[in-house]
Order: sequence, then C-alpha cells, then structure tokens
Amino acid sequence: MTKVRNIVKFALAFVLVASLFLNVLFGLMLVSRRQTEEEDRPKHSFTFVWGPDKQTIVNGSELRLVMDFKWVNYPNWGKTLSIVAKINDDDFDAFHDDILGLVFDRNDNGVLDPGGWDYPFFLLTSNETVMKAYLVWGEPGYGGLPSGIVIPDPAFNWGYEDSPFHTCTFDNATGYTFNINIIAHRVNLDKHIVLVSFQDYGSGDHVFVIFDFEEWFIH
Ligand SMILES: [Ca+2]
Ligand SMILES: [Ca+2]
Repeated sequence: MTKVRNIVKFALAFVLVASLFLNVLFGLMLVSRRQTEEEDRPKHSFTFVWGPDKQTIVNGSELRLVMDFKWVNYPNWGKTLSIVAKINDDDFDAFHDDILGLVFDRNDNGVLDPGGWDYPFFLLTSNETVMKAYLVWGEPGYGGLPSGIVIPDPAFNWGYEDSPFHTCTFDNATGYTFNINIIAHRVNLDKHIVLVSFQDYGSGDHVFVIFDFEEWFIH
C-alpha cells in the first residue's frame, strides 16, 4: 500500500513539475513571439528635399532630410518612439552646434502650439538639450526669429545639459545622424502630427516641415 502511495505521489509530483515547465516554456514562446512581431513592424520612413533655391545649408545642391519612425517596447522604459533623422548638412559646427527641433501635439488640442505648450524638443548636435524649449511660430516670431524653429524657452534659460533623448554623429560624406528615443507619454499617441526643424549655424539658414508620421504608412 505504501508502495502504491509513493508511486501516486511521484506521479503527481511529475505532473506538477511538467506542468510548471510547460507554462514557463509557453510563456517564453509568447514573449519571444511578441518581440519578433515588434521587431518585424515596418519602419515609417519619410524623405524631404529642399532644392538649392530653397536653402543655403548645402550651398548649390539639395538638402535631404530622411526620418525613420518606429515604436519599440523597451523592457525598462516601456513604449518608446524611436527616430533616426539624417540630414546632409556639409559643415559640422563644433563650437556653436546645429539644432534639430521636434514638436508633437503633446497637449492634445489638435494643433502645434507656439511657445512651450507642446513641450518641444531642442536637440543639439553636441548631444545636449535644454529642460524647456519653445516653438517660434508666426511672423514676426518671438524676438523677430523666423517661424517654425525651436529655441530654448526664454522664460526658463537654465543652460544646456546632456540629452536623455538623443545622440548625434557627423560624417563628412552624409552629414548628421540623430538617434532619438522618446518615451510614449511625451508624444501624442493618437495624433501623430510632428514638426521637424533644422537650424544650421554655418549658413544661418533653417528649414522645417510638418507631417503625420503614422498616416503615410497606413495608406
Ligand atoms: Ca552645419
Ligand atoms: Ca498642441
């Protein structure tokens, strides 16, 4: 009788261990599948071109801005908008920095607001940023500055600091590459309108463009 009891106990223990093992295995397969699906999602890539008559940032030739957008789930950060922005500026300015500006409809009112309402991003080529930035909009803009650029918020001039949002590299042949990661709550998840601006210190010129970074890939 004791022998039978032992066999039953052993069998139950075996079933329990096997069931735990299978649960863990299925769990891992699910996580792995989710990660694969995330990685397989297509990038949303946009190219904007300004001819020599529209800008002097690259004198006498075309200025090209290529923007790739992708949603990524990082284990520690959660849902994050990953952006790679390439712009073929032909002069790296080590002392004054060139600037990439990004503005999303963060306050969810359907428009990109002048000032700091949408928490613009002011991304320097030196890998620095400012705590609060400001979208100049309208003519004449703040302090006579051109419409469509992002500047440090004049009311919060706390200086530059190392950017938690981006890194930037420069290559003589291709220009700047900005690698940007913005956690989802700093972007509007429903309205995907974005303003992208670039200011070049060398030429004193700037460009900007406004588009929907999800709509183009849906259609
Ligand atoms: Ca430059
Ligand atoms: Ca807004």
